[in-house]
Order: sequence, then C-alpha cells, then structure tokens
Amino acid sequence: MEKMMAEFLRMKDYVDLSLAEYIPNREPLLNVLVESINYTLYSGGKRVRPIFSLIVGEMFGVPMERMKSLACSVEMIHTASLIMDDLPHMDDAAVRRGKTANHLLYGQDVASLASIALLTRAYEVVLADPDLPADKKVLVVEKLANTVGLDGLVGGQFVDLKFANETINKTVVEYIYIHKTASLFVASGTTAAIIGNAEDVQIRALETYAENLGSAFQIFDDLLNTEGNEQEMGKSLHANEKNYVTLHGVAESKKAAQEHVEKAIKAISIFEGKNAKLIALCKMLMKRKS
Ligand code: GRG
Repeated sequence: MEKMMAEFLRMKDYVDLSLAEYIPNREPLLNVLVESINYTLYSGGKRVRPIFSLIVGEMFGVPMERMKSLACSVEMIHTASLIMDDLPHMDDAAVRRGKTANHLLYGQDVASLASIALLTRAYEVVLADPDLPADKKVLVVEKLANTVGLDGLVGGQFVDLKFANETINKTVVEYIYIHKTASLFVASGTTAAIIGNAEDVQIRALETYAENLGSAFQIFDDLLNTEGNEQEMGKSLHANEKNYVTLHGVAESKKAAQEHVEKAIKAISIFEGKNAKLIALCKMLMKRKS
C-alpha cells in the first residue's frame, strides 16, 4: 500500500505542476482574477479525479504526459464547481480546504468569474492539446460538457439546492449523488479510456466502477459531515443537511458505502492483473479524513 501511495503522490505532484502551465498570466490587468483562480486551484485539493484519469491512462499504456490536458481539465472543472458551490446563493460556505472561501477573499464577482474562467479553460486545454487527435477531442469535450451541464453537475446541484431540504427521499438523494458527484468521476475515467482506445465493454466497466466510487465517495463525505470535525475536513460542515446519512442513519450509510465499493471493485475485475491501482484508490478514499 505504501508503494501505491507513493505512486498516487507522484501523480498528484505531476498534476500540481502541470496545472500552472495552463493558467499563465500574460495580462497585468487580470492579476487579481488569476490570483483568485490560483488561490483555489492550489488550496490543497487531493487531485482524486485527475489521479483516476492518469491510472486509467496507464492501464491502457498511455504515458502520463499524453494524459496531461485531460487530467488538468477534470481538476479545473472540479475546482470551478467548488468555487461556485461555496457562493452565498449556493451552499454559502465560509471555509474550503481549511481556508477562507474564494468569494470571501476576492468578492462574489471575482469568484464567479474565476469559476467560469476555469470551466472554460478546462475545455480549451483539451481542444488545444497538440497530441490529441481531432476525433478524440470531440468525444472527450462532448463527454466533459455533458458531465457539467443540465444532465450533470448543474442538474445535480439544482436538485440539491431546490429539493434536498423538502422532498428528500432515496430517489432524490441518488439523483444528487450521481449527477453532482459521481458524474465527474465517470467522466474522468471514461474520457481517459477513450484516449487509450478502450473497447466499449472496458468503458462500461469503468463507468460502473466510477459511478459506484463516486456514490461511495459522496456518502462518505456526508458521513464526515456528520461525524468528522470541521478542522480535519477543512470546510464548513452541515451536519443537519438532509442527505443519505440523515435519511438512513450512520450504520446503514456505512453499509451502503461499503456495498458501492464492492460493486466498484467487482466492475473492474475484467482488468485482472492491471487493476491494483484502481482497487487501492477505492480503498484509500474510504479511509480519508478530509
Ligand atoms: C461551475 C463546474 C460548475 C458546476 C456548477 C456548483 C455546481 C454546479 C456543482 C457543485 C458540485 C459539487 C460541489 C459537488 C461536491 C463534490 C465533492 C464530493 C467535493 C469534494 O471533493 P474532494 O474531496 O475535494 O475530492 P478536494 O478538496 O480534495 O479537491
């Protein structure tokens, strides 16, 4: 496991370094906006989604350098969503990753623009990748856009904001988890597989893995909201928020998260001999404290 952790750390460092390349500041008038973008981009994210993309790339023999634009793209989308999520008219959070939320330092106007700039840059970097064939770019960007939009993060966030505190039931909770959280995991894995020329059956296996990993990840997040502490989590906790844990209780939620992990691991059994990192990623995420 220690060797695996070192590998994940190497991937994380690669993403950290590469992200900077994609956000150059060539215009002094934009200094504050770029500062705001970099503030959240470098505020201590675990880089789970790009690590997942890099692992999948490796499984299909694609070197890390060729996965760079995609890995950075999914992290930019994730960061854009966090900045927006913390805004007062959304989740209204004051703390993210143990630090003051972006809008409280830079203002809601700048934070909103930082979020949109990051989101747009996420598509730009894939489209501008000189090593990615045009047909792959189309498929990757289509999948990423689909993941963010009405049928993805945006839809999940909308249902979370508008329904979660009223008609909370299993269907609503599952809709939120799949769209708000799992969808970006799915996109991170399947787009990497597309770049790696994966077969349809392999893409479907990764989809099932990611959907279950994402759902387990979100249930675990809710468990940490209930049982964790704000300092370790590094964000504003909402223990009373309606979610899987407040709906089903702690014991049932732990069981459900475990079942999702088992389903995720089962789904990638078709990659026997090459799936050790994906299994380790699953197990590692379920042990996290933040
Ligand atoms: C602008 C892209 C965009 C989307 C608009 C605001 C919104 C719609 C969606 C919010 C989605 C959201 C915040 C989902 C939460 C997902 C989640 C579990 C985040 C925590 O992920 P970690 O633990 O975070 O990977 P770190 O801090 O490690 O990066």
